[in-house]
Amino acid sequence: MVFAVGNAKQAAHYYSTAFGMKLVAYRGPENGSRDEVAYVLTSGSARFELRSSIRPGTDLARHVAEHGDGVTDLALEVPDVEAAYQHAVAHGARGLAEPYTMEDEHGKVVLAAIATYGETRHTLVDRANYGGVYLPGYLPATPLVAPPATRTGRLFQAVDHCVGNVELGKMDEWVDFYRTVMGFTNMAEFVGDDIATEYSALMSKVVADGSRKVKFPLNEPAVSRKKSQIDEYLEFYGGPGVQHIALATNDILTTVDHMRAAGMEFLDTPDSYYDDPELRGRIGEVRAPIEELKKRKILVDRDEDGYLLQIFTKPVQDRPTVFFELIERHGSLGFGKGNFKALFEAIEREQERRGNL
Ligand code: TYF
Ligand code: FE
Repeated sequence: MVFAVGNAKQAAHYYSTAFGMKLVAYRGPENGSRDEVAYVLTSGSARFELRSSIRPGTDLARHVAEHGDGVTDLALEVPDVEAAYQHAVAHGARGLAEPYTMEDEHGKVVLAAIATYGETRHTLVDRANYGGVYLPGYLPATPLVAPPATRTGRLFQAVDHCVGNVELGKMDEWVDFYRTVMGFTNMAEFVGDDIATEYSALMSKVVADGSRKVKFPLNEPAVSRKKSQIDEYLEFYGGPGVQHIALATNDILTTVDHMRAAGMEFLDTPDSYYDDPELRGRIGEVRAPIEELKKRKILVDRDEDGYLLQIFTKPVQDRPTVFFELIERHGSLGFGKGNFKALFEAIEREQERRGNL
């Protein structure tokens, strides 16, 4: 995925230190990119490209001025870019880039792009015939910082899901978009009217591809007594966009410890959450003592397929917009429905501190 940021050099440092990611590629004036720099960092199969404008007057500079730091592109690997693009535009997608090929000595990559909510896009990419580190036009790069001696593995290995915030009344349109344009289907988990009016001030539905590897929850604000966290996002981002990215880890306790040590801030969970006998009964045995989860404010949820552990960061820029989730799944395919109440209360405490509730 691509992030547009104000200062990619510093962001690359942040994602290296706080997220344990490895710089693998770079593009900038040194190799012919006159207006923009880009740093590509990876952790397992997750790839973040951080882009900044190095001149005034570029579209990227305008994007950052308007939205602040944010996600511009959720790229999807497809087996046949031409077919995927033709299907998408035939079913109502707005095409942003017709299929094209990029080549260098490492092979070729086929790309195309379609628009989704707000100014966000989906690049469709086929890299099956490419052996380079990222894409043609990028130079290989080496990690910016050495991992601390106490850390052995990576902090996360994949992107689990990406969540979009859209305007009031638009959620179902975007659900339909993913169904007809992308061939996605609805997943069971959603936040309906009932939960919306009671405590969430948002509605949510989840669409996923056939393999359920690509999962896109979509949120819209709901009318309630308080200002919706989705309205806060839309106001500060200046429209629809990516709200959070969930990162899959197989050791959330260690990951949280490292990220906290590096200065990452997470949402707070009150002790009462862990002391609630209803929760204790419902979750049963999980792989770590509840005291260890409580110490770290990690949430736990169980459904018919298994359980999951999850935690949410505070927004990662000054605007109350994009944040991250860490998720460790043990069978559960859900999104932590049992935690929605505790989570939305924690988000509202932050909204209140910002004066936006
Ligand atoms: O992705 C999800 O659905 C969960 C829960 O504003 C969630 O992570 C839903 C809406 C929201 C924050 C988190
Ligand atoms: Fe999530």
